[in-house]
Amino acid sequence: MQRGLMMRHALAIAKTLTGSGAILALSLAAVSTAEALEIKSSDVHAMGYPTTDAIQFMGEWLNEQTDGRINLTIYHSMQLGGEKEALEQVQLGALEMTRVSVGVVGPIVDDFNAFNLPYVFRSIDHMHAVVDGEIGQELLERLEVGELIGLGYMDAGARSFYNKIKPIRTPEDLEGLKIRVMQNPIFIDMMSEMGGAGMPIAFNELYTAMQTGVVDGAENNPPSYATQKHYEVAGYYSLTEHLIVPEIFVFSKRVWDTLSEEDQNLIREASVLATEKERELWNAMEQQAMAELLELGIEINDDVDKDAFIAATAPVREKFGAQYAELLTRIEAVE
Ligand code: BDP
Repeated sequence: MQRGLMMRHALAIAKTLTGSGAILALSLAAVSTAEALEIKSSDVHAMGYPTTDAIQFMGEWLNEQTDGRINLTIYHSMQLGGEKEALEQVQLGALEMTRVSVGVVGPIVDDFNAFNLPYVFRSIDHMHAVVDGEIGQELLERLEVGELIGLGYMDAGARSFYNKIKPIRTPEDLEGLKIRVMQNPIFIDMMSEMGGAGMPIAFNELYTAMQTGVVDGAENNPPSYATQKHYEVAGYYSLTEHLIVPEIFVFSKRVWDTLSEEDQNLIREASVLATEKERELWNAMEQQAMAELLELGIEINDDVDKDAFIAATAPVREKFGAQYAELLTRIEAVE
């Protein structure tokens, strides 16, 4: 073959190849929008809890909208371990989704620690206004640096202390007590400032840790205290309400980036519904848990000197405050 002829021939082959390549890519895209999607989502709570039930609702909605093409399975009750591990799995793309407390997200995206400071929110309504507004959205977007797609927030009420020794009324009552905290150094600091000793222990190991005396108590909202039956081993519940830490549910960025825009939009839409659903379920569950605890005769005291707790934790807010100064000012300004 002459050189000129050879070149033309090569060019013709290349054109055909690119052409079919493009057709192939197009048909793949067409197939992928219709591709089945299996979402595995984890939670430390059992089914019947507001977070698990809201995610189940989300899954059912997605399934219906796509005629069964998207399917969501919940790995509940710590089947896949604690929240720290779950987040790691989601970051790696081994797990598509998880619902965790914002308490364990601070170590991934530092700014979330602004939500983890004691008495940073004035009330549940204040927290709602913050997470539903600009700040909440900004922080969700920031999760991408941690390989996560923030889908939304959920409610978890306020956290209060419980222990096996005595009712807590003032920070002095915490003196010498070992209290389990979520796995985030900020909570250990918080406990020291309040007079106790904070010990990070995974939620799934907490019952035994209290039973065997590794810790004297912990802190959580009424539904967690009740459903985990922690009252069996720590019978004093004191309504200090020192933390209002929302829950969060996230998707794996690695997996997200492989999804069609259509599926991403569907998941976003379903997430809004899941948030709404959880809030509704949360309110009912909180009341139900309190009623159950009272019926069981658990000693619940609300004669707590909250001002003393707010004052005692001021150094924690100051210490971390400098780091999140701008964010904290904005949070405070939210009505
Ligand atoms: C509960 C949260 C859960 C946390 C748990 C904890 O719903 O996400 O894992 O507290 O204290 O209130 O670890």
